[in-house]
Amino acid sequence: MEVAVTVGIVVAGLLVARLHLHHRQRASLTVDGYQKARVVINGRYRPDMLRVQQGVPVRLRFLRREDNPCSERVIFAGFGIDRRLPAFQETTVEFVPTVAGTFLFTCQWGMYRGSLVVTAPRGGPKSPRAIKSEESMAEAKERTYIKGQGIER
Ligand SMILES: [Cu+2]
Repeated sequence: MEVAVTVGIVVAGLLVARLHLHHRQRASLTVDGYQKARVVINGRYRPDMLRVQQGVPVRLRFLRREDNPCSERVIFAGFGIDRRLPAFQETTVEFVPTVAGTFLFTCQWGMYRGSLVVTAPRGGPKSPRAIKSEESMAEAKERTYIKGQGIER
């Protein structure tokens, strides 16, 4: 009985942890100098956290695997991008992340959310235009923690 309860609690804990798990991805560099990543849209963005480097062109392919009107547009407010994503198609969005920081990308009503983490070159300034999000707060904490140990990344 006690074992069953303990197992139940552990399983419940894992399920909660899973709900809060963000899918992160570092964009990979193409031979023609783009940072590329693919985001699948089906009830959410996956991955919902993309890491890119400042100043290097980004090519994001959004594959919208649904026709829910909610996800019809993707908006990168920090970079002035607002694009329509036809249902069940892949749409490529390209831009240069000129500013470092954490920026939200969302659907037109802000229900689907992802973070674009733009990393500055070493020692580069942080942008005040960056939109704060849970991720950016967590990142800031992590950065502070790492700096406290004297480790630069
Ligand atoms: Cu929406």
